[in-house]
Amino acid sequence: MSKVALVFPYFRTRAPTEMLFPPLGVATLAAQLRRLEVKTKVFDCTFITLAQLRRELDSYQPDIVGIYSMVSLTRNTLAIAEMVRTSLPDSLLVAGGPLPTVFPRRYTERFDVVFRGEADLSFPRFCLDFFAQGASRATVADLPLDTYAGLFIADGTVQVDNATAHYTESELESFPLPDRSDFDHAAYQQVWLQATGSKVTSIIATLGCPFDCDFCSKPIFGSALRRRSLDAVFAEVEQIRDLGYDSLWIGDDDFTLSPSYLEGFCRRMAGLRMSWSCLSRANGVSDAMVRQMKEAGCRRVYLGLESGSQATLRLMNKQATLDEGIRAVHAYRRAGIEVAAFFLVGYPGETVASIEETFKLALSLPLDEISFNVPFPLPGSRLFERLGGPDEGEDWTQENEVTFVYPSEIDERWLRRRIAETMKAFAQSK
Ligand code: B12
Ligand code: SF4
Repeated sequence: MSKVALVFPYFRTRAPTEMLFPPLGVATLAAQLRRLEVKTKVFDCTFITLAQLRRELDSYQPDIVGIYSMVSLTRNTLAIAEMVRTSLPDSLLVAGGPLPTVFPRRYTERFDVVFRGEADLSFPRFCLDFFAQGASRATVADLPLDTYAGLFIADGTVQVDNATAHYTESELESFPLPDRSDFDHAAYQQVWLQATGSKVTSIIATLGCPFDCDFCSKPIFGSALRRRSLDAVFAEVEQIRDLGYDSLWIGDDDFTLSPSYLEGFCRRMAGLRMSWSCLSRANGVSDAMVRQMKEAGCRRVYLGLESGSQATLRLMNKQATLDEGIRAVHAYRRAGIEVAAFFLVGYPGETVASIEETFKLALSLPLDEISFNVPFPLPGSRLFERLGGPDEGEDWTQENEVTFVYPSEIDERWLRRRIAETMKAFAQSK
């Protein structure tokens, strides 16, 4: 029988900043494949080793191995692809996820096929057609290649670069819920219980963000905001509760963007006695909305305040003012919701004086958590287009370090010292 293996190539590191969630991309594809009656298994590497993955794949003998990848998982992805090529030479290797979407050509060196963007319908149909045709790598060219959204192939003889899909709200409505059945939920819950006392997992309710921040990359969902129906979202919340979780980490780019949707969500969430957290933007935050969020169990919001300087916010094209940021923090705190704020320091074009304004702002607000990062040109962002990024084959290993990956006029040693001093002052103020 023809089989698909879907691999999430993250191996637990136990770094203090590590957050672990069952990956929704492969769970989503598994649900679509199973709906088509394609035998599918998810291999989540979070709690296993590379050697274990090899053994499990060898015993499963898949015809297609699909691997998720993103900016911090390049090395793992390529190492697994190489391993599969050696141990399962006849299987078709497929890459998907944020980084293959931005750099498909890079992945074609190791993979037969790349899917860019939202692959919910195109990849499962491709698998079905591939199997119907005998599951042979040699005959991929005979498939109707121009009909699969987001397909990218560049193997010398076959060249395909299809437009990506952004599924409409009514298409999303017809999708099955992500299939979380292959994950080690006991292990995930244990990690969260130890760290926070709650069993937290992620969910996505809305897709896309219409803003255009200079440093941001939205490789999969793009700019068009689409909202899943609340019926589907709450069917998924039920599934999550049945698995034993009691808290949600809502991964939407900006969950507070649509007040009417948020209101409906809060109304239905209120009776469930589950806590949740989400990302929010500074603008559009009202006291009434925030009160509803609190009553519905919202424990914490994550706000990208980014800077204490209006001029720097303009450089970032943040489309939110300093005053809006300050008002939003106070509104959330008044309602009893914790606020974690992200700041970017050393933005290209900003000065030591404006960086100091950011440190001052961070210490002046009633925040529960703060973090400072230097800008990283994420592939797919305008910042990346202007400045370029690290070496193509390299991972983003500096993700939580204060290291400029492009020439900057700001002295890194000074910046590290000022961040450390600000973090210390913040900790002492608690
Ligand atoms: C949840 C999340 C996390 C969670 C990860 C949990 C987990 N296990 O998945 C946490 C909080 C830990 C996290 C951390 C980080 N993240 Co993150 N994260 C997200 C977020 C908000 C949602 C991902 C999600 O659940 N999507 C829902 C599913 C359904 O979509 P999907 O995974 O994209 O899958 C679809 C397609 O990609 C495709 N697909 C997926 N897999 C496969 C496989 C195959 C074979 C195929 C064909 C297709 C395919 O089909 C799916 C259905 O359409 C995205 C933002 C976003 N909107 O995408 C950022 C995002 C993925 N993260 C990003 C980054 C940069 C990071 C960090 C490096 C940030 C940091 N400074 O630490 C770390 C890295 C940690 C790590 N694990 O290595 C970037 C990646 C950028 C890039 N170009 O690669 C994103 C896009 C956010 C952004 N705009 O910056 N993240
Ligand atoms: S940083 Fe947030 S608000 Fe800005 S474009 Fe990205 S997702 Fe949207």
